[in-house]
Amino acid sequence: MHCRLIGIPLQDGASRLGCEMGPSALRVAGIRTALEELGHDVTDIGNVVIDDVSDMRHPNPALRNLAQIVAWTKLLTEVAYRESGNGMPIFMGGDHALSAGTVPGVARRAAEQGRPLFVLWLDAHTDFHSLDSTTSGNLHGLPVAYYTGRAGFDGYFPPLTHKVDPANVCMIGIRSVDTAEREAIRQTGVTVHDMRTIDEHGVAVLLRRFLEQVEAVNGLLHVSLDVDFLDPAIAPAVGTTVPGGATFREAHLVMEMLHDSGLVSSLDLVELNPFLDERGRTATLLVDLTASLMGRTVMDRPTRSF
Ligand code: NNH
Ligand code: MN
Ligand code: MN
Ligand code: MN
Repeated sequence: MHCRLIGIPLQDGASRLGCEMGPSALRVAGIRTALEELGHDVTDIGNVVIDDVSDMRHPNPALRNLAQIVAWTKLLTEVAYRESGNGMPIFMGGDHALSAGTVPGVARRAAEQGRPLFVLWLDAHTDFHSLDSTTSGNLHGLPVAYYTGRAGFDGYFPPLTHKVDPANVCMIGIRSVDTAEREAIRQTGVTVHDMRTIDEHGVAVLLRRFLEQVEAVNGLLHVSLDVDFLDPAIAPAVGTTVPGGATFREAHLVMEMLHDSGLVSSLDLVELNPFLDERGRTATLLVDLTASLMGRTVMDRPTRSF
């Protein structure tokens, strides 16, 4: 496979500074070599950055860096559309606000290929706020609401040409949902597997069900991996840790099954804050998880696991 590494030094959507260093940490942790060792050919296009922005006003006084995130969204929609035509894009964040651009960009590409886009959202959070409902004002808490076409973004964010059907979004790892998000997401068709559901059924059962859905309609699958999907004990380098996250093996199993499915066409690696890391262990874990997604196995397997 041809992998396209795209650095996105975006931190304006998060409450704490540091995600800007995420792409560098992933490079230092050896993401390129890990992919090459699996036989992939890799192009690192470097980092993309926005130009200066002018002010933007909104009635919600809590919003932080709205004009910046709008500019990133426009830029990344274009970059994601372009790069998804050149191979498999791996978007190295950067905070999760970047998915407001990457997902609509790859959705446009999927639509042109006549294939529905699905999104697997691996996160502690649902990121389903609107510009009006967020009280933290951190715009990394909004991307899913935007790319599924929730109302309230008009006049601020770029008009969506290719929204993702909420029924095609599956969330796994959820354990922190704000009140305003809970109501809104219940009214959509988004599948939300919280940590309790994982405890009760096991992550493999839930993921297999989703992958069968994608395969049944010849869909493309975008995977968005927020570091806080993982338990903070194994992945401390994130500004919004929530206890009770995915274990090391649960996370690898998800990636291994995704590889076996052959359905993944793009990937976000987001919310890595190297300033909060311990000797690079979170960055290294993200690289190892990416390697599992791209075909690294302990032993060859006679049959696929999904
Ligand atoms: N829901 C919270 C907010 O909107 C937390 C969002 N933080 C994240 N999302 N890390 O993945 O502020
Ligand atoms: Mn997130
Ligand atoms: Mn999160
Ligand atoms: Mn679903």
